[in-house]
Amino acid sequence: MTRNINSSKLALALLIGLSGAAQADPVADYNEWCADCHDANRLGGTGPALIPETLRRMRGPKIEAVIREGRVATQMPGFSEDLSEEQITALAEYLKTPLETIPAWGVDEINASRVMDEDYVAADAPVWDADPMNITLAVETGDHHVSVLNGDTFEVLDRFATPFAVHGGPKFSPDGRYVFIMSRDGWVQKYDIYSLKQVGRTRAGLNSRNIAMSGDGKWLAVANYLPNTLTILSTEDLTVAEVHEVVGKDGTPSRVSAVYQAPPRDSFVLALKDVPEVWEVSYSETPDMNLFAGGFTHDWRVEGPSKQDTDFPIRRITTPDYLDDFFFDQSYEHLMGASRKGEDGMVIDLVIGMKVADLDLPGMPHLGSGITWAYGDSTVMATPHLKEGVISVIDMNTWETVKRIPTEGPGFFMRSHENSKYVWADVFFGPNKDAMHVIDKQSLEIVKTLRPVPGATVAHVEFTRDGKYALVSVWEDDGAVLVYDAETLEEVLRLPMRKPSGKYNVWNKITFSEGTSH
Ligand code: DHE
Repeated sequence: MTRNINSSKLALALLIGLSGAAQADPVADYNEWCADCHDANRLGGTGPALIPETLRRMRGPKIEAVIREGRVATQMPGFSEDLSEEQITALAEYLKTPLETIPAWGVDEINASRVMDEDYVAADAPVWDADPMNITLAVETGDHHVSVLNGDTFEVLDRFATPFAVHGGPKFSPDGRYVFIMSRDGWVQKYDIYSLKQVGRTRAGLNSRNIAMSGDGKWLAVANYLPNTLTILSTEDLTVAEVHEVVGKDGTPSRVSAVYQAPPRDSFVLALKDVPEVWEVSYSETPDMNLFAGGFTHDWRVEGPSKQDTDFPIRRITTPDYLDDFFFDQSYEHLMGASRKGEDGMVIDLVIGMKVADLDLPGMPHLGSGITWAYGDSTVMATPHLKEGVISVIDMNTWETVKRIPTEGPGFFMRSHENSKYVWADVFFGPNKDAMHVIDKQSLEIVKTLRPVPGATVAHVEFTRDGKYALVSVWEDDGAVLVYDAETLEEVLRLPMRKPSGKYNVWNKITFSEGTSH
């Protein structure tokens, strides 16, 4: 990897001279305060890359404000007590200084990073005695491990090391045997649950967001911030099938905020951070060229595929606003997106490639963790909000807001299960981060607020295959996964774990249970 500290230092000396912050040494400050999370080369680790390409919309005082006060809804703390105003100003200027070179990260580099485990041998059958469909993984971010749980007994079958800073849900192969795990610095790990062995790893991007599995299990799409690409890997051996440069119709390069699988459509759908477009990338062997070539006349009309010479043709749908996260209905025809400013949202019909409704979604909804359930004659979707202590419940026929349920603070994750009458929703931020709300799916009222460990962050829920138990994370370094009886709401077991974040049940995930995020 290229290091540019020296060249940046020169540019910086000039900048510092101009800004008058002569006492500050931002390179030293960067190495002391930022490098652990953002990496010494500024290309990102747990935190995003700190280079102009990723900070381009943070002009003026905004970068300073983030350094000073931290960033809501992320792991970024504020440094006002550690750094003087001069140091903050100089550090912000340093971050706006371009790297002399950004390492190329295309097919060759990705393939060169690939390491397949030489001692890996695929077992003929599971090496454990448990229901393969009820295996549950618990990601432990405290020491970058995953625990493999028997979903009936909650025995830990294995605990394996992951790449640093896993983000987003691991994705299972359609038969539930393999799981793919991604870290923020772009590593993708393949693990064989039957053999309890890692198969291999590859670095699919330099700073990545999440991954999606194709419905046929052949391809894994990796959404990258850096470079501005979508990497498609073969799930078989993690080799690169294709790297798509992501550039909007007007030539603006864009980060990919997230990629989701749309199995009935044989496609991946991409949320783009920097251009007002939604991309659909087909992995079908016979892509529907009529759909791709639809002749609409609206501003957000469907365009034809941008590349003919590809196995993964792209359809671009221009949207009236930037949609950097979204949620699908169960049919995968409708995409519910939130505007980047977090002030409202809209529904895009993927069949006709047009906006069909507006959504009342202020307060930065976290649509990636939305869930659905049957409500009266209709289906509702519910989402927490990262900036408001409220849960929005939206009717998926009329797209009207049925209810905004006030909570004890902004939340991150929600879960339910077809066999449960309750929805579980955490409070992730603020003084009540130790609260977990349990909401009745029909009355839409909070029926109980659990506080299993006062003062600790309690977040993220996953159900067992049958929906009888709900697993809750005590999101602390000396934390635990708590097993609740999902009917009586009583705690039945406590499994000590290192800062457990998400839990993922094989059955709920591979069947796309309505109670889980996809
Ligand atoms: Fe996440 C999922 C985006 C910060 C933990 N997060 C997702 C997904 C998206 C997303 C788009 C869905 C992808 C998937 O699962 O395939 N997350 C974002 C952000 O934009 C945000 C707010 C800012 C950022 O820094 O990226 C953000 N996320 C966080 C955190 O700070 C969390 C709490 C701690 C961490 O590990 O970084 C966090 N995000 C998670 C988890 C999931 C997730 C555990 C998977 C949830 C699931 O049940 O599937």
